[in-house]
Amino acid sequence: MYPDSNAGVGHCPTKELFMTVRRPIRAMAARLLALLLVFVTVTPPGFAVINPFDQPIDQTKKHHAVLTLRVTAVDPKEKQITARVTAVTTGAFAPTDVRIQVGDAADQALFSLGVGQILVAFVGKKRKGHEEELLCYAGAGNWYLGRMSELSKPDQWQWNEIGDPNSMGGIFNGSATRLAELMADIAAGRDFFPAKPAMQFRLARELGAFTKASRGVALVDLDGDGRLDAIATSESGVRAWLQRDDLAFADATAALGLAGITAASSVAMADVDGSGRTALLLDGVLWQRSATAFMPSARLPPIAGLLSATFADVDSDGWPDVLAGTATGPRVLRNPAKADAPFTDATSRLGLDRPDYGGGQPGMITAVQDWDGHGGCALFLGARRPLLLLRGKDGGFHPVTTPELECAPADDGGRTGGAVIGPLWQTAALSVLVPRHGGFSLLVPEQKRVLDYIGACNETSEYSSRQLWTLAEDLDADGNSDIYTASGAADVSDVCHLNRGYGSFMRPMKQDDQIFPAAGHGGGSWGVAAGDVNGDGAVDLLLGGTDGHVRLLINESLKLRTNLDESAVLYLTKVAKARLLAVDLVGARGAIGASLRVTDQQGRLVARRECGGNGVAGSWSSGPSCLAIREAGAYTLTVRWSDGAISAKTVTIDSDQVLMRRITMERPPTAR
Ligand SMILES: [Ca+2]
Ligand SMILES: [Ca+2]
Ligand SMILES: [Ca+2]
Ligand SMILES: [Ca+2]
Repeated sequence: MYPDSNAGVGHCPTKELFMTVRRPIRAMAARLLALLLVFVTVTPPGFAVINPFDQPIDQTKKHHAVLTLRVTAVDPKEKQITARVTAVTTGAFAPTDVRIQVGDAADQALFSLGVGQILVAFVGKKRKGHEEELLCYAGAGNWYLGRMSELSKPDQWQWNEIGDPNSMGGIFNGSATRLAELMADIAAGRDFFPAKPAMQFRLARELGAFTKASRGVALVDLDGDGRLDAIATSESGVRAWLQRDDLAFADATAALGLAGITAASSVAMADVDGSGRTALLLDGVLWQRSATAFMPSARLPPIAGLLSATFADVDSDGWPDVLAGTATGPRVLRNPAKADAPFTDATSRLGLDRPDYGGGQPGMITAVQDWDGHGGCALFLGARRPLLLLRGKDGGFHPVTTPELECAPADDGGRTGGAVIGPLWQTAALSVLVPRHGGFSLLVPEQKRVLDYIGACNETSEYSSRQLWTLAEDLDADGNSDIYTASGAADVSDVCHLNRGYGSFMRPMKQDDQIFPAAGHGGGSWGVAAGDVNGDGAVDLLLGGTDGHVRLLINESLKLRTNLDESAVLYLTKVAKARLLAVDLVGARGAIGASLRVTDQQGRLVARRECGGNGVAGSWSSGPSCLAIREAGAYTLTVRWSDGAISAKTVTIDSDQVLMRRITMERPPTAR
């Protein structure tokens, strides 16, 4: 499915055909035949590898004017399209409407474009002798090459040729509406659309090695000294390390009471009752903190057939519940919100035991607290037939219609489908990245539907196999949430996608295969945790390898933006001005599942982060949320706690302030 800008409706020629107003039967038949020919002859979407030397900003510089238009009429008989100019984002352009004569080689436009479709047009090449030429993006990966019939009639256009989807897709291949946003941002000087990665991870420490494959890992503050510590699970036991000075880590497994565990695959950590003492969840067993060590607690009933368990506030009361994927479907063990009281099975009450609602279906499961902007909790179950489930007014979860996906296990039974829900396609709305054994899916809500846009986000279409689960974090500290996918398979590389904004993603290792060290990333991880281990405002990674090694990767991306000379590329110069906010949430209640938003004075959302959303395969990320703000100005930082309580604070970013600032957010006094 391609994003298309026709009133937010996905590109669907068949639907447009049926929506067409009554035509004579013969014309309809001719149109149907032509449409079938389009299906047969149009090249399938290419890989749209990003071309760093030809980007929307380069095309802007090469043309006299850049316009956004909206199609007002399509006349296949006369081979004409008319469009209204809705914005002139660069240069000058007097006409308010244009008429496009469509040549035979471009007549696909007559059948694939509908009224309301957004176009972005680069008009009048600056190159001598080419002043009449123009280039139009019409969504759905379609670029049209054409010209003005003569310079004295700038409103009379011709489209003569369809641009090659591979080479032109390297400029952009997503939604025309998103490209129009980029053009408006270029006009306002706030554009940020990097075509080259500016990210670097270095192997800082190997914390230890198990004799068997590692499973879930965690970055958590075990001793409450403010520094993140590490836990790793494996098929041959659990180990914990406390961070000391200078990134040195000391094994504290025995001291913390965890030495007797012979195997575990998932870990999470939370203060489940507001006592100030954290509890560990290891494979669905709750370990509560005594004076020094952790002790197994009988508060949590055993979970049969466990695949993976994590903490999530599934019932939105502010207290983290246990959310588990099992061999017989999802399970939710509700936190009683009373110290020492038992967790109770709420699976049935939440509707999750019904066969068509996930009951009986094995798969990893993840949760997000504010899917719809009104506190609507969503779950994604990565079963063979995956399910996106939203909590309804009746308190139960109900499946939402999504494109048909399959998350079949690999031939050897290796799982996949560990999805992440985050601000991936847009900052203002959440979407779901689903890894699969052959590629990915990106589920994006569009009005009342959910569509899969994975083929229209540039390098998300690149080949990948055997990917198990995904984490969303801003790995290059540029303000956009990126994707790190663990392969979960020995000798199959993990995959990183950098989010460029505007619905486009880049595979950084294609341009520079030294960005991640080969050890860990290249050998395949099972466990991945993110957190700012060294407190510089850039998120670091802990990888639990399928080779049993547990590796700490320090993020050195910030070093790439110091001492820039004049030859530095535009967007690196821009991100070098970004300032970092490390936001700590105070208190236990509502922190897991909290949603952080930063809005500018015009109300534009410039950053969003979901707390505790990266636990789907049994790893756990914590520490402050690290937010990069690229433009100086006054902002509002809002926290929506998982039970709906709201805190807000004004934050001013000065371009000459220190690079990183730590901010604490407390719950409003009335909601404590
Ligand atoms: Ca610590
Ligand atoms: Ca709860
Ligand atoms: Ca990023
Ligand atoms: Ca860091």
